[in-house]
Amino acid sequence: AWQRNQVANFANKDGFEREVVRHVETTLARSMFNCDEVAAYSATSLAFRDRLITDWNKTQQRQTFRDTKRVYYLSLEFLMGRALDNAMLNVGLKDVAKDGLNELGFRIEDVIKQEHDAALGNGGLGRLAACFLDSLASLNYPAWGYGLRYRYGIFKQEIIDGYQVEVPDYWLDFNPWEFPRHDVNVDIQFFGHVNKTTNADGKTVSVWEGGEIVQAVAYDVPIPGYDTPTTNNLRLWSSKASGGEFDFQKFNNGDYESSVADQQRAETISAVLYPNDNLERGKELRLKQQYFWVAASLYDIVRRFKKSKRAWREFPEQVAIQLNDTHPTLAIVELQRILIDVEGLEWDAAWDIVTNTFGYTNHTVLPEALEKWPVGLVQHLLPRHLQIIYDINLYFLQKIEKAFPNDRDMLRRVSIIEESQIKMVRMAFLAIVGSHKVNGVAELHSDLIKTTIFKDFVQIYGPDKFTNVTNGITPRRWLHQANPRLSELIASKCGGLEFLKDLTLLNKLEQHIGDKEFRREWAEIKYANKVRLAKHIKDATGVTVNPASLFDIQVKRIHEYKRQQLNIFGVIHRYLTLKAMKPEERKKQLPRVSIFGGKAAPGYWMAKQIIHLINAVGAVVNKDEDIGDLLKVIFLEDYNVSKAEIICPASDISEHISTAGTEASGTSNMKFVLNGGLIIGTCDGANIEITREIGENNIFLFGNLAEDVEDLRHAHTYGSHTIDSDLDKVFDEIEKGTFGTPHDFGAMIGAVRNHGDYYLVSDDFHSYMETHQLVDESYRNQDEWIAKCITSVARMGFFTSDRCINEYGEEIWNVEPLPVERN
Ligand code: 26Q
Repeated sequence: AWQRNQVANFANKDGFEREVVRHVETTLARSMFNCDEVAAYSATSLAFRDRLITDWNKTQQRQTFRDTKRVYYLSLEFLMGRALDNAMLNVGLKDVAKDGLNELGFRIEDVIKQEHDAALGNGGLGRLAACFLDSLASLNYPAWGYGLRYRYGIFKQEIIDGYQVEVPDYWLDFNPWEFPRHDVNVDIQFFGHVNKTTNADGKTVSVWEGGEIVQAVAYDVPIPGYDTPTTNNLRLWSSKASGGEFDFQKFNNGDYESSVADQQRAETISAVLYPNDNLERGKELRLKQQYFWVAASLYDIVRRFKKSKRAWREFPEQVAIQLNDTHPTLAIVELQRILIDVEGLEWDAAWDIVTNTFGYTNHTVLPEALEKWPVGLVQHLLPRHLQIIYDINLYFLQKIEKAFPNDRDMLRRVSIIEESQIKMVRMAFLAIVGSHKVNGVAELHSDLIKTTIFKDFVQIYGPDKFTNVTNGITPRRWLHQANPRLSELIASKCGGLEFLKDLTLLNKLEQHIGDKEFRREWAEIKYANKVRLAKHIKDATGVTVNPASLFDIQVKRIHEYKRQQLNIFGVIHRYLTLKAMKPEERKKQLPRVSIFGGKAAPGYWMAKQIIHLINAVGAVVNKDEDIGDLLKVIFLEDYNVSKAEIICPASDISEHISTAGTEASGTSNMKFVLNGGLIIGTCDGANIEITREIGENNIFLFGNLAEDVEDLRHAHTYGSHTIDSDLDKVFDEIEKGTFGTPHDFGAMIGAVRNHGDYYLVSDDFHSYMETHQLVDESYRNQDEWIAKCITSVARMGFFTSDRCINEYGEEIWNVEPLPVERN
């Protein structure tokens, strides 16, 4: 294998300890006598950071020297979680650190726990970006991530009296993983107006003038690959007033207050992550964030390209830019603006370059999540960009008119400008028109976008522009780090840790399913992971749960389409059934712990009601002495990446129960199965491909299919709508006040009974309960259950994000890994 540079700061335990002591005593200016766990964390991180810097510099030098095509992943969210454990694993010196810390009087797990999560994302989309960065580096792709350096990441969730309360997440106190680059800054313009003038060649040019300037400052985060020296860069932009610390003019005029206010206004741009997941809300500050980040990133990318002195037409041979959803769509307009207004290219030549550079990934079909911006707002904030958008639309519609003569409605349907009362820019359409490839994130989802929201565009461009790249997860974090014992056991059967680089090697596990001792060890590890989670539950909620119970887990953002309400209604039904049993019969039932976790967007009232109901049910059930261990209901506060690393290894069953056709992919389904848990789910998103890979005997599917949803909704609204009788009983019980003031939950019940049951909770309830019955029966046969778990893990190779990245590399980016020289 490759050898690291000999000048690296440490290679063994003694060297590591020396570095930790040095950092404690000099960098942190503390004495080893009062070195607590926080200081040990800081010093360990600094020691590993020093190591990464060498690899990082060399990687950047190598990529520049080789002058290869680079990938730029533009995402408003990177949900990274903790960095230290990952850095130790990827560098390959975790054991050294463990022994060294031990000698200094610390347990490595306790040291790792001191780190605050980097939570610059909402959920699936942000975590996907983080997994992709890990795979890009691990596979030696020359790649950069570009994002925003929010001062406040996703809020911290507290549960008070059963309700969600949001607390700011100030995470930048001490962050050894970022490097401010005050010398890398870009002035970003907003507002102002456009002047048309004639230049020396007699050509009309547009000049964007006036308005205000905000400065973007780069902060770089090293992204180490696993078992490779490749260390890529994540560049996050932070905003500040462009005059520096103060506007000296104002300051000297004695207007101290307003000069500070200007500075604060500028800093507001990167102050906070918008906490909406799958919901678009047209706030001006959000659009400012998007342009600020996109303009700074493009300036940086173009500057790097220009150093190579190549012709502009070679741009797409050097640069691939991937748009993580429509949030960075303005990048298309900004590159066109740079090429025509600044670099003086002709429209058509510029547009060719633009469309060959961009790829767009769609993550949703939910209409309320599709981004649209009022034309007036874009005009005000980015006057030149609006003109360019109109020109893009004009040329596009002219082509459509030629290709589909006399189809006026087609023009109306596909126009980038929605001609509604308040005119809107449709960002998804702009992203499609400005990209050479559009992809969905699971097969069903990619099919759905082609037949529904983007149907006309398939007609226009042909089917080849649209493709699928099914999501994946990094097995380094989601198996090896989260579940070290299982990873070790797997390694002992699969020829070592190679499977972390080639996940298809997991298939070797199937040969060992008949091995009784192996199955026993497997079950023992699952039990130990449940004990670990039970301890966390006790510490966090005070509730004692029995680790021998079936652990049933649903953790993800709270959303009506994800149907946590279906789950909690099902739990209530189970509770009522248990209560109605005679004690002898009750004793024969399988003990179960229903675990929920997830944040609701602060403005999403219904989602907050769902959290409240879960907590209200828990408060009643958990203290019911008739029930005891037979049912516990837990809501885990503040679900985040670090908690997921404890939760995912501890499930027997996890729930992925979205209304069919609504969850684009889902990725926690993959995390749970990879950790040896089975899943109950609908035929939606990646559940379908998981079923295909692991076999339908190893998954509990239920509910209506995507193709039937439309008709069912229509029938609810226009026909008679009868509610499932068991669900009706659940509603009656809630309304009796069994779980507190019934009025609180009226809206949740009303959504099903009176408002068309848009998410098909009632339609799927019976099938859901029946399938849970099946889960209980299967779980009783532990031997068979474990065999199912092992078989599933053995067949999960497809769902590594390494496979995704290779597919993007070949099909969309046309880039290849840059092999690392061995010395
Ligand atoms: C848009 C405009 C204004 C403010 C916020 C937003 C916004 C922010 C975040 C819109 C959407 C998101 C996040 C979406 C998301 O996480 N989607 C999930 O992406 C995963 C990765 O592909 C999929 O697995 C999930 O199915 C999908 O829901």
